[in-house]
Amino acid sequence: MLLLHLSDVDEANWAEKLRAELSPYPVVRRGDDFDPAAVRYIFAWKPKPEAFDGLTGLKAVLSLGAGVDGLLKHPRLPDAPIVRFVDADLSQRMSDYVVAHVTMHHRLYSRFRADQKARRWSQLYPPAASETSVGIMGMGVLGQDAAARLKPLGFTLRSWSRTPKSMTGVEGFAGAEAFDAFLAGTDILVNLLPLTPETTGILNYETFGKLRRDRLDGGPVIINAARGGHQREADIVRALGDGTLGAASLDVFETEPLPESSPLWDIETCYITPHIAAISNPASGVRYFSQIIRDHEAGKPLINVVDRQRGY
Ligand code: NDP
Ligand code: OXD
Repeated sequence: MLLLHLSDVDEANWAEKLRAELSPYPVVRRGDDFDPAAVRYIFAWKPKPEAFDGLTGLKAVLSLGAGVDGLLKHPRLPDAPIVRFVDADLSQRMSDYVVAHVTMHHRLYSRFRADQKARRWSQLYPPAASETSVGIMGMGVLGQDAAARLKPLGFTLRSWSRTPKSMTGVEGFAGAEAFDAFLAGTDILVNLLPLTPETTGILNYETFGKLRRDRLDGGPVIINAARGGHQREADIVRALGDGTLGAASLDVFETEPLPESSPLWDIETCYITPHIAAISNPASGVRYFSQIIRDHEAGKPLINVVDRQRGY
């Protein structure tokens, strides 16, 4: 039996599609009449405190999200393997966001928008893409896809990961000891890291001060599409104010929804989107999770299992 426990998404829609795909395998939702001990899989997003109560026969927790930081913090998370969402459609959507914001900042959008507002004709030529360095933090599923889609646009690419990664046309940096060298050659910093104790607060004033300063008019740029816990918002406000950063694109926030009182709303060089960089799409998600259940029921090992020790 599969139990859905999805908050803040259209659970009924997912349930209908999963039932159609998995039939006759039983799919239930909270509020249905079922024996919790008969549940073998729970499909979860932002689970409530009681989400796992009574699920004594679980074989796996299936995470609607690619990021599992919220799940791992659940106080009563059972000891079953966690399978996270890995999906070409999700990667494409995230890369769409990354490419849009990288190209916008590369072409000095903030500068020309301000000029237009002031009716100012001031010619300034952006650097070529090849003269502009995009540094991707996190070279996993999403980071690699973003790099692959930025490459044909001609950007100089570098990446930073925990362990060394090699991708043609991308200069790889790995580990805490290589972080400063990675930042020193980066004009546009893209964050696609998972949120773990090591990466919490990594987008801070000190980090911003280490980025390359002489390439993009206005200063270096950050793009955070991973988690709000990665960023120190007071530091972003300060850095955008004093020119340490030229602009910031933020899809995620320390508190979501971003409170109305946040000063970020009023900063013209801050580009806010409400955690919409990439959605887990039911069409491909239902196929992915149904296949996982079918395969596992047929005795095959689970795929894309989270390493709880590493936290991602
Ligand atoms: P992956 O697990 O595939 O990749 C994570 C990458 O981060 C790996 O390259 C890993 O290194 C690296 N990493 C982890 N810890 C460190 C560290 N301490 N120092 C340096 N590098 C580190 O994750 P995904 O690419 O699938 O997803 C990334 C994140 O994107 C998710 O965790 C989620 O938070 C966020 N996300 C946001 C969405 C949105 O709509 N805003 C949508 C989907 C995801 P290594 O390769 O060596 O293991
Ligand atoms: C995810 C997300 O982690 O949507 O998939 O944030």
